[in-house]
Amino acid sequence: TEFEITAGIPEWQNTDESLRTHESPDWYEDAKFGIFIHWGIYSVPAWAPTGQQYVAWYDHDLHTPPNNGSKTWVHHLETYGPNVTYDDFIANFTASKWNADDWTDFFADAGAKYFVFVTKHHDGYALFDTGNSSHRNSVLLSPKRNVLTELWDSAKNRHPELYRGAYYSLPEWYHPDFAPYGFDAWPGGAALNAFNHSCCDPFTGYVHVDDYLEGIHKPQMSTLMFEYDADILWCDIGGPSAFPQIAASWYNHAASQNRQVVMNNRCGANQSDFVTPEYATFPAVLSQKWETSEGMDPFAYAYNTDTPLDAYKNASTVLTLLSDIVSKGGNFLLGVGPKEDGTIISAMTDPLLQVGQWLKIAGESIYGTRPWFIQPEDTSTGSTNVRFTTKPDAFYIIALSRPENGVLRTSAPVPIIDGDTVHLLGGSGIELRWFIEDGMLGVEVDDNELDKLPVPIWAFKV
Ligand code: FUL
Repeated sequence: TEFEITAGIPEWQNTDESLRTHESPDWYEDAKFGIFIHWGIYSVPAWAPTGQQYVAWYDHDLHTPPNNGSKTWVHHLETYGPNVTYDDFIANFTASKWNADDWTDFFADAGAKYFVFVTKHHDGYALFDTGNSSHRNSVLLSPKRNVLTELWDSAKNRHPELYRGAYYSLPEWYHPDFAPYGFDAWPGGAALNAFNHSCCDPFTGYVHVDDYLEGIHKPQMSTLMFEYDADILWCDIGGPSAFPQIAASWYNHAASQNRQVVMNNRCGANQSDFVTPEYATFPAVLSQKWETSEGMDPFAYAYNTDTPLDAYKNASTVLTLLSDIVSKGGNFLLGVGPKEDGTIISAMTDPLLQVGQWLKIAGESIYGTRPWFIQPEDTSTGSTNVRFTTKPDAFYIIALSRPENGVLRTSAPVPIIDGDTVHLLGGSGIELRWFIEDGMLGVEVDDNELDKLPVPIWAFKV
């Protein structure tokens, strides 16, 4: 049900019944591809055992029993010695080479239609002005800049077509005022609780609040929703949350501006607009919208110096994931982790710029499409590995493997009838001969055509 403004009457109410009718808007269904940015204090040590832990969890892993014996702790001790605490890294979060325009240009050049910026991760360090609710932020401490404002302004000025998303962690590992909620109240809380947070380091910038939801969530989330006008609220962890109290006014606020907003399933509400598998995909269309997130890194969203350069995803891996996800009704939120100075290494940017080139040529097979009613993964002998997407007036066959011997072949049911034409997006524009043989569709396409694409993924339009 699309929202319709009824003059003067607030459309949404803070009841489950009302809120449950909210769902992901068409623009979000159409956008398909977003960029996720994890950047903060953890980008200073920028380390996790690659493929095993998240870099953004550095402070947590530093304190994980048994007796601080984690790989992160060993690494920390060897690299910095016993007297350096996590918060000592704050001063080294410099953003010294950071210009928000470089980022937003890059998002657009990579072909993303939206981005989601981590405004506060579990370490409680906010990248925006948290006012009286906390002094633990980038404005007061380091790099003494309102990072979110700079990023938002750049996007608004240079790329107003990009939708803007705010990631926000509901819990903070070490906030002294969790009571009466406590870590255990959050999903995964027992694991978080593994660290006896009253034992150790002094943490910088916390302001005492009487109630965590009232004193932290409400003002901070309101800032993101009503002042920054986030299009996407990408909460993390879920559990106790002030969000349900402000959801209806957010929807009404957005509607009054003629916008439609979208939120994920980690906001601590009884309903959500999309679900969020991490480093995983669903095998088929779901009744609810879904979005896969993962980093360019094999297993981290933030920058990891432990990851060898050749382990980052290349352009065809990204496009394979994107095509696969989109063919099954999902969106793909792909993470890049900038260095503490704000630069992004070329092992992450180069492949994504190639992805952007491909999408410029063949993006009509991705953006704005809907899945076909079956989602084939045809691995039978002689088949090309294909995915399908559709539009009202077109059907797309995306080949994830190179058609062999000059013919794309698939036994999956393609809606093609006499008189239909087939051509390769980004090819020379010629009409390709097609035939049905032994129940398989064949499309003749020679190497000259296939070699025209900047990334070895091929979208055929029927
Ligand atoms: C998770 C977090 O714990 C990770 O660090 C990361 O931000 C991911 C997107 O969500 O729940």
